[in-house]
Amino acid sequence: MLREKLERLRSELSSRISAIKELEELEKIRVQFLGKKGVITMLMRSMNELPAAEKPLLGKLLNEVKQSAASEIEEKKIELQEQLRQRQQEAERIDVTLPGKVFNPGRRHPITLVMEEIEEIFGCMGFQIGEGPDVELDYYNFEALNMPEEHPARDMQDSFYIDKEILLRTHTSPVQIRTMEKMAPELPVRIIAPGKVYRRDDDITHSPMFHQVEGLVVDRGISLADLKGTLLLFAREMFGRERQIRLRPSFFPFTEPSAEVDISCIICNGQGCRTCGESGWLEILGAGMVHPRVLEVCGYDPELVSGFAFGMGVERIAMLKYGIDDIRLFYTNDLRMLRQ
Ligand code: 2NM
Repeated sequence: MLREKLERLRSELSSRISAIKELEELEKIRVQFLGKKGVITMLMRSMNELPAAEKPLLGKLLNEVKQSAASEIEEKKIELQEQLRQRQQEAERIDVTLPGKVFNPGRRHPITLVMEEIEEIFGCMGFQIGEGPDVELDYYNFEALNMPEEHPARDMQDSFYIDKEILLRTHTSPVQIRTMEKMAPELPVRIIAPGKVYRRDDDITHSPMFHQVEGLVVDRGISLADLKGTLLLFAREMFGRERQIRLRPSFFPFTEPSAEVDISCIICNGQGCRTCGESGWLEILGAGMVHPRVLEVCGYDPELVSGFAFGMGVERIAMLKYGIDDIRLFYTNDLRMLRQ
């Protein structure tokens, strides 16, 4: 009777254990059969009540049932733990064959690069960098620069006015005026003013916003020779050791005398080609000796000091340097162009 019961118990237990899929379930079964109040434990306790003749045999059998249950549970436990470990590893596995994340670093804009290169060259010659507002007073943009009311640049057609007295600066000269005004009568003044400027122009060589670098030196005894020497050095640093420069007479209200400055063509080296219109020369900047009236309104005595100034368009320099023929390529943000 009891013997049959034990055999049934053994096979029932065995099939239940093998059907288990979760560790928690297995633990429940273990407690149910082998725990302190488990079925097998209770049976062992009740052995005492059996007749002495049956004790050894049934005791042995019960022990076997207990042993086999314990080892089956232990085996199942190891099997389920291994399954769990494999499932976790599968979930965390790094697939080394997946394509990597694309790292896409930015870079400086060609205009910024050229502007920094110009700053570096003049920096080596002892120039400081000056800055000022893009939205400027009419006084600093025109009046102090010896540009009277009737000057054509002051026309609404040519400049962006915010108000009657306030406009977007049309050049960076107001920075020079503000610097001299602050420094006077201290000497020397030796600054460059890089930055954005705004004019009502828009075609393949003109943009309503573009960049300029202007330079200014004021000291006792500054002459046109200082201007020429400085600009020759700049041309050679920027465009190559073999460059020559040429000054042609010109006019600016804020300089006297004034000049357009050409460099020998960077394509044909002065022989004449399409880029330089067969002349051998490329115009790269405007310059001159600071007008005495400009020095005076800024607080310097034109009898004691003199100065030279120059200004260049950064886009024009960048177009020549990189062989770009349309200024709008700088502003349309086509990465194929910017990457080059
Ligand atoms: C140019 C050409 C010639 C210039 C003059 C001044 C100032 F403030 F000193 F009067 N700043 N920049 C100047 C002179 C700018 O650009 C084509």
